[in-house]
Amino acid sequence: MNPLVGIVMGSDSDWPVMEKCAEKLKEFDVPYEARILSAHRTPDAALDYAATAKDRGLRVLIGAAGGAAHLAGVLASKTDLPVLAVPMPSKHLQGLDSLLSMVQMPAGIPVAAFAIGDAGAVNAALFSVAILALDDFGLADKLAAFRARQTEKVLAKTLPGHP
Ligand code: RP5
Repeated sequence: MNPLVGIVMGSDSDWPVMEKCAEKLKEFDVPYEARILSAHRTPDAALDYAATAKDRGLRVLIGAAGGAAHLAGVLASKTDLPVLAVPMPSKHLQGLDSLLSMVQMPAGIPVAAFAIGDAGAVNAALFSVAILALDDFGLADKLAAFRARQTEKVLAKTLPGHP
């Protein structure tokens, strides 16, 4: 099947985190592709990817980057697809730099910024599923079932010595 979600990351060093996003999409059988493209190191290729994404059938883009993390904003500048932004944990500022780079977009070109790291990666996948589920009843059922299972798991948990 043609990919519906494009995961784009600034470096292969982002993959250990973004693999969790890919795994969650797989769990929902959402076809995706994963690419390494950088706003700074491969600007022309990143812009071209975003500009052609919609015509290639993609419905959602996820941009993951660390440090001066302009990737998601750069993708959003060339497409009107929804762009989700996942800040990568960075060496010196633990991802706060990535988060602020992503969340402080100027009015007019939005990206939806998620939590730093693993939680953001997983939630970007779940948010993509929620977007695609708007016109896919099968996927909407899968999302509802996932959330129900998650609720059951939490409610079934007990603490040692506390019945
Ligand atoms: C960003 O710079 C990447 O998204 C990565 O998070 C960070 C460091 O990249 P590498 O130096 O590990 O390639 O562009």
